[in-house]
Amino acid sequence: KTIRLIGVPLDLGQAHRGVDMGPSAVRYAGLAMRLRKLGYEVEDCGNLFVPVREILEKERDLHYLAAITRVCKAAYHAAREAVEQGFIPVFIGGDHSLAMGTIGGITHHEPAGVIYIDAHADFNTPKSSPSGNIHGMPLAHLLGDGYSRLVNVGRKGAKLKVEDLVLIGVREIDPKERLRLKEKGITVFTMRDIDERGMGNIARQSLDFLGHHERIHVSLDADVLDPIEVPGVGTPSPGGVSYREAQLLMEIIADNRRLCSLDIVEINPILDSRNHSAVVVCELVASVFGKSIL
Ligand code: DIR
Ligand code: MN
Ligand code: MN
Ligand code: MN
Repeated sequence: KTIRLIGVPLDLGQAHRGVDMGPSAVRYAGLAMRLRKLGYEVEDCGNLFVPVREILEKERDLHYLAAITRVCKAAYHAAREAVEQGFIPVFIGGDHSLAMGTIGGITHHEPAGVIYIDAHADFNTPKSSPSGNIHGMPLAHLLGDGYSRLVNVGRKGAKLKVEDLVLIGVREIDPKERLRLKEKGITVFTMRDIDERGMGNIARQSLDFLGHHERIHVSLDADVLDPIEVPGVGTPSPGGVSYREAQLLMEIIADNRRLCSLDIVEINPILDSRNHSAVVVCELVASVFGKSIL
């Protein structure tokens, strides 16, 4: 199978400048070359169009909802097309709001399981969110709650059911967001679960939970890693997943052989030194595509 790289330089879902440089940072870190070394054919499609915020002054108080909706529609169609043409798409963000498009497109013809790896739960609605930032809301919208424009991106209604989704690495949840997670019964493996039971167990339990799916989409927010190891993210959260734990998770997902598509998001090279965070994330992507030590 051929891997298709699709850059989405979206920074409108959150407050920090620089996440729009994520696609460049990941390309400079050598992602395509690393995947080719593993034996894959890799096709880079360049970036989807994203307007810069300087021309969106009027949308600022609306949290750039209209522009984010347009970008998510483009991401939806790119994901749908990649699946139809038999590619494995890798979406390089950009902030996490792009997942409302990618996961919608991946599930256009058939449902898929989603492993969402993030320090945050991204389960806010416009009502529950203290920040109003749309990158804290993708999972709520994918399950059908929030701005109707975003819920209906690509096709009408929710794109995922509760049983299609697991979260791993969560350690920072807003008060109303926590209530929503409990109300909906979302499967969340927090840092405490990882500490107590080990990443190997959590990874295998997550894959078992999604056992009814033939295809699994992984959405990797770089801020799941401990900020000591990956400082180049807009919303760092202490006490995160170690490099080795993240590698183990990727290796177990690779062994399971159901990965159909991937988002890598929230890398901010402006907050980084020497592009270190993108390099670490590329190592993780190589592992999820089957790189092993022996
Ligand atoms: C916070 C932060 N829960 C919010 N979310 C982040 O703004 O809704 N998600 N950083 O990745
Ligand atoms: Mn996120
Ligand atoms: Mn996050
Ligand atoms: Mn935060």
